[in-house]
Amino acid sequence: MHDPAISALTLADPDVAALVEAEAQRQFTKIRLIASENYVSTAVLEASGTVLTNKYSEGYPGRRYYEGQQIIDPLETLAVTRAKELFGVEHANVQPYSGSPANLATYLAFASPGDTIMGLSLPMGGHLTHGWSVSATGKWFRGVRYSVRRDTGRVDMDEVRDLARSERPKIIFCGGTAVPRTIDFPAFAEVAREVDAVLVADIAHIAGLIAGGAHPSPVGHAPVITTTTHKTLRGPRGAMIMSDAAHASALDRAVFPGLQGGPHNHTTAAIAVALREASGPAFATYAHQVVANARALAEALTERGFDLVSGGTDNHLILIDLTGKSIAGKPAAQALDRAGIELNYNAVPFDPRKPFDPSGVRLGTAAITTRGLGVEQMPQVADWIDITVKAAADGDEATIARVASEVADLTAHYPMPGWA
Ligand code: DSN
Repeated sequence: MHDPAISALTLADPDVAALVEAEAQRQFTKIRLIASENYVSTAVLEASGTVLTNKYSEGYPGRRYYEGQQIIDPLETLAVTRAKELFGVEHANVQPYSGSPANLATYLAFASPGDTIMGLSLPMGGHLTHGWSVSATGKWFRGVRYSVRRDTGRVDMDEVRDLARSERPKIIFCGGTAVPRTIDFPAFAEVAREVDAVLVADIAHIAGLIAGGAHPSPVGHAPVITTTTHKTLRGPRGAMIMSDAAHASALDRAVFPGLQGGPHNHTTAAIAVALREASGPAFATYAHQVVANARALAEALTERGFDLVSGGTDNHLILIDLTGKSIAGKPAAQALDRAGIELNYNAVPFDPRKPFDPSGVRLGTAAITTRGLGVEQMPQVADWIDITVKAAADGDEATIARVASEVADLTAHYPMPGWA
């Protein structure tokens, strides 16, 4: 059952309670490999579900528009202080509702509609909000996009430099949603300096790895850093913007009153808790284990004939190109879900297929590492992926059902915060 118990909810609204229980059980039973997901601690869960949700707090500590901020002000200050200490930044804003609003705030702060901005192309691993055409950021700004190299699958820094010199963007984004390799923050910083652009490091995927010392930090290279708080950082659904002192007030004004109303104070509390958890030695061990698991899984998948974009991973994320496997990404992801292995279909660089039916799948090890799986379980996970992908191509549902039952047998031995 869900833990903490949801007894009042069960009494008041059995329909919603039943769905919450079912989701908790689903999360317990599956091997969750969606690269942007995790399991938060029970403490983070508790902080998210508190009376703090009742309070409006437009403004910033000491400068609010509504009365009654005696508790919220020190709470938000605590979250900000913890973010600054953990990441070693001069300024932090913990109010963005999520990653997209956080990124949008950087546009409002440092560019005007019609200005040129630059980011990694979405099909190459970038994010919608880095100027992709269907996003407001690509409609209201002139998005120019860099790619990864065809031969290495890694960001093409020559192209980044050439494009920046010819297009003179106001903002350059580095980072993305399907980037399996270390982001070269110093190289991006050099380019941004040369063309006088604001470098924004979107570290949403790798924030926890950076906090735990398992990925280089952008601090000192990117003056502005955006992140969600719920991926490898293992906090609640939310976001933060961090910066040097020079960019702080423009960013604060962009978040409020530029884009948002009242901050979600229950989320602020949960972010504060997650930041405290991420500052301890156990979290550093976790972050390094996430990377070790991803490397072991990448190796085991390669041994089984899978083609990994860039040939492997430096972080938590693996991108598989299924072109050689007689099955596309979407049916493979759906079959894996039926087998109890949850991931998402994803475009691969230079994908000839359409985004809603692409050639790849994306996976990550943040959540399974929280459950306690280690490198010794990765060959088994790779085996199940291999067996299921083959079974899906052959229409062999019996084998997929057998894998689902084996997966449930394994996950039953690994506790999950939120389920007892
Ligand atoms: N949806 C997130 C991800 O899965 O990477 C990015 O916004």
